[in-house]
Amino acid sequence: MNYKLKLYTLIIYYYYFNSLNGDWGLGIGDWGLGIGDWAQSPIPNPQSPIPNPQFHSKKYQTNKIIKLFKKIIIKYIYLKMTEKDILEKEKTILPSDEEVQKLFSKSKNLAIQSFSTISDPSKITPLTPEIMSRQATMNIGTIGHVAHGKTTLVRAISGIQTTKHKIEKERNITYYLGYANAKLYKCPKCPDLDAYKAYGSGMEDSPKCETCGEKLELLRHISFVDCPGHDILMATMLNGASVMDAALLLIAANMECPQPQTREHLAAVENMDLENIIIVQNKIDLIKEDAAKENYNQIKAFAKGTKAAKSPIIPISAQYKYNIEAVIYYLCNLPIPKRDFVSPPRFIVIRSFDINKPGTEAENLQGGVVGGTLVRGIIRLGEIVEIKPGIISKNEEGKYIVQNLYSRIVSLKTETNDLLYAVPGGLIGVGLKVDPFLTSKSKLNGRILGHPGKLPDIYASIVVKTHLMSRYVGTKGADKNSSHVGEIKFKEVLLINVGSTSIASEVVDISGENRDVVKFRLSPPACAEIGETVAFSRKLGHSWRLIGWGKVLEGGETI
Ligand SMILES: Nc1nc2c(ncn2[C@@H]2O[C@H](COP(=O)(O)OP(=O)(O)OP(=O)(O)O)[C@@H](O)[C@H]2O)c(=O)[nH]1
Ligand SMILES: [Mg+2]
Ligand SMILES: [Zn+2]
Repeated sequence: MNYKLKLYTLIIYYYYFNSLNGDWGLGIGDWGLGIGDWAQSPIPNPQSPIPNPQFHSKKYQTNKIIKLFKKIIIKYIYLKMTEKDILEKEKTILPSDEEVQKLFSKSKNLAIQSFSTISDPSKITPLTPEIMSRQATMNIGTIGHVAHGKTTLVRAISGIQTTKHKIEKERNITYYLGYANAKLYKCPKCPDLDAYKAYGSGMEDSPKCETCGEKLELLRHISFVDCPGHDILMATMLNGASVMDAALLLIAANMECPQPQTREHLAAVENMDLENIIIVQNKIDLIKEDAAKENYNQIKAFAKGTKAAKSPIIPISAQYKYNIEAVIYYLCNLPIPKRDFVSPPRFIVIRSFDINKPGTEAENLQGGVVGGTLVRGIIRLGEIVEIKPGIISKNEEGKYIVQNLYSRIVSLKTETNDLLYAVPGGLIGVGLKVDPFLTSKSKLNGRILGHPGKLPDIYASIVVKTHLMSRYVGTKGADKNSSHVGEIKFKEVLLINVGSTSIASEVVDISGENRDVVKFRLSPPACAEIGETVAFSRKLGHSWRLIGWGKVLEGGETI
């Protein structure tokens, strides 16, 4: 860029990205979610039930023009800027003591966080009280066949209904990954399982026992990753599996075991090297004792030879909250995940949205928000972060080009709890000083966020050492010969789950002695780490079925 153009670009950039509370950012018309519930809510609802009252109004038309204008600015100015230009302007500014005090003044019953606690990251654990007071530090997946009671169990423990979309409510089916936090406590006085209690994420750390009045001890702060069980949503389940520390496998006692997604979900978490699986035999209110025993034997036979062979099998009724204390007990006794708090942070973006309600006045507008989870490291309020790959587009020759995004973290939240810093575990909402246009409508889903220059490369292709399952475990006829998976074929398109994103990928090369080293072209390109486990699925009819998994050996072309 020549000098004049560069100067001009910087001036426009300066006004554009400083205008979030000024005139430029006004009234972006996306149907974002209300502040307060954003961290818990699934991906923004494109079919919001709220009618758009301003559709024909002047303001709406103005917004449309502003949106177009922003697209032009992003395409012709932001995408042309270099990383150096942007980083010269953006600097990490950690909050002052006064700002920290103000941040925590709203939630006095929770621990006050301070940067000094994390100054030596090798000293912190998922049980550090100051951390566990505000954020979940373990992710528990709920997996299993459709309608076996995953969402009902999450609600029974956390009090949160994870299905929030209109389509989910209408059809009584989970479509999107749902998140809900729960604090798990033990009463020192109440006997046996009665001692185990669960409350929401905002509950104080030592509440009084409702039964005996004794002070409860906070044992764990967990986040449920509530997966869909429907067979067409397997890719979504796999995205959730990549962040689980342990899983609850729900099996409905009133049905023969195993059902197709009971098998497929268990295979998926086994492939992701998940060791801790708790089996929950649900809906026991619907059957007699003999039938429950017979079902128990079926579960035992099914679990034999899998990583769940030694798992406890807990009979419950999620609907009637029967024996939920036993589930809490087992959750409290899971091993503490080994975390890497020291390495540079790696945050997987699962959702991205505009939290401003339509028609928000200009002075009240907030920047963009991404929701996701940290797989390692720590992010701090006020820090500059990079999002990679940021904006993906194609050039005139049809080749992918990428402009990574850089921004300052202006807020950190999980459910309703404010945070000064975030560590691995739970769904974290990161408020950024970027225009909400950039984060609206899930635009950044599947991206990685971390410190500038410290994130993995973006690859247009990856080479994977593959392991195929012999059969399709997720279909009804899985016992028949016709359900053999067979080989991966040259030029076939498989769905690869890398981190929390699913990418339809063409097989462009097959090599290796056992023809198990496969090169996939990723479209669009994505960040991948060498050694990372990926799962892949093949399309059968209208849906993707899990066929195997593998480790990334090397990246192909970088972008
Ligand atoms: N009788 C009885 N019904 C239950 C129980 N648990 C769940 N249900 C019912 O089973 C249906 C499915 O429950 P969900 O919790 O939505 O099942 P799910 O596994 O989350 O379903 P997907 O996420 O769509 O796979 C609902 O109508 C629940 O009310 C239970 O313990 N007893
Ligand atoms: Mg559900
Ligand atoms: Zn008690």
